[in-house]
Amino acid sequence: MIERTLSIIKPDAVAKNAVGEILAAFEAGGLVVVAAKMIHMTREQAEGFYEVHKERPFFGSLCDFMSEGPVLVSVLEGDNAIARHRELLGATNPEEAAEGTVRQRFGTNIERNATHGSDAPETARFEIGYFFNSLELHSR
Ligand code: 3AN
Repeated sequence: MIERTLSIIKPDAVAKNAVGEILAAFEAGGLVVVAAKMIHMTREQAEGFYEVHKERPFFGSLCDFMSEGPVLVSVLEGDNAIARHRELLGATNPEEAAEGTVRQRFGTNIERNATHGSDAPETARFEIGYFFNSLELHSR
């Protein structure tokens, strides 16, 4: 099934100048970029994005991190894009991520893990709508 998912190249990976290499991994993995932009989230915008995690102990630190510098947000399209994207990212903790995955290559620790990917169709819909309007999405 053709799906769309929201991808974020986080501030740590942008600071490492790895935007191109990470997007290349997504393209090589069969996903197509249908929207992309660089933004620098305010603390409040990061809190809104991670609303579902607001009771977790790492919420404050995660929002500080996500607003510390610019991120590259994109929408990726493809067959089973949500699962495929997460497969390419690897485990949340880079130390547990499989060899060759984006988080294994570019992540530092469980918080500074280089990338975000939607985990289900409902979250993908919310997350895409959080950053993009319909005029910014381009099926190809
Ligand atoms: P994923 O992004 O793999 O779906 P989630 O949804 O469990 O992982 O966590 C969201 C984000 O919160 C992660 N990408 C990571 O940056 C951060 N995070 C998750 N677990 C921890 C933790 N134990 N300590 C610090 N940050 C965490």
